[in-house]
Amino acid sequence: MTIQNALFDGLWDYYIWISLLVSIFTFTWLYHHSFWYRSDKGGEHDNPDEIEVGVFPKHNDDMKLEVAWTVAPFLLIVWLTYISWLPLASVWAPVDDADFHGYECEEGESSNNALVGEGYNAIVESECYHVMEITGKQWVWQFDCLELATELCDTSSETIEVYGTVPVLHLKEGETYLAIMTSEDVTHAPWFLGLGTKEDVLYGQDTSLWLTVVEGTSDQIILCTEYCGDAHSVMAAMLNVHS
Ligand SMILES: [Cu+2]
Repeated sequence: MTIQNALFDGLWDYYIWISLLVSIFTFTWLYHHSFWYRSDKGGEHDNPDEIEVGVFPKHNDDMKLEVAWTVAPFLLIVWLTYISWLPLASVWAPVDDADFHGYECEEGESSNNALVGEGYNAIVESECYHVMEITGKQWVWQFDCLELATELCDTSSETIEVYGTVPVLHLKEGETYLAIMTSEDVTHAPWFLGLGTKEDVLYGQDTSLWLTVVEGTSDQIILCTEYCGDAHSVMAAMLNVHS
């Protein structure tokens, strides 16, 4: 995967493997039966399955098969939901939920965040988090580091290809941030491509987004993923990560 996002890589790989297995099973079954059960009578179609228009062919019914193909995919979906639960609960953790990121850091305190667990169970845990703000408006992002030290959070701007001059958010490796977000006009949604997270920003309402800048997070673009008018496609920003 090109998105260097350890948090979802394991889950992604797991889903791809399951999709491959399901595809191989389904298409093998489909092609096998398409060829195996072809009529061997050439052009003579004398209704070998005794199908009558408007009548359900009960004589071909197989209860065991019906139950199997209903129950098996259902169990698979329950399993996939189960394994996605922890990573999703972590990404969407409410602000007052101290399970994953503790409480707001005191001055000088560090989040010391880390990726815990392996594969599809990987989540980010932090000792505490820093609060900053993101505001969206047509068609620019505004970052506000509030009271945070510049070493933890800083802003600047940069000119990049295609997008022109965009705001840059400087965050520190190993730190976890809680972005409190709002919009000054329509709905937007910052998408931190490398973190694999996004959330809507709404007019007159606050939403929040955890930015878990774990060790090894690289610089990345931030895009708007909620269509917001003419310049939506170039409503970008940069996340710059330092150690
Ligand atoms: Cu937009």
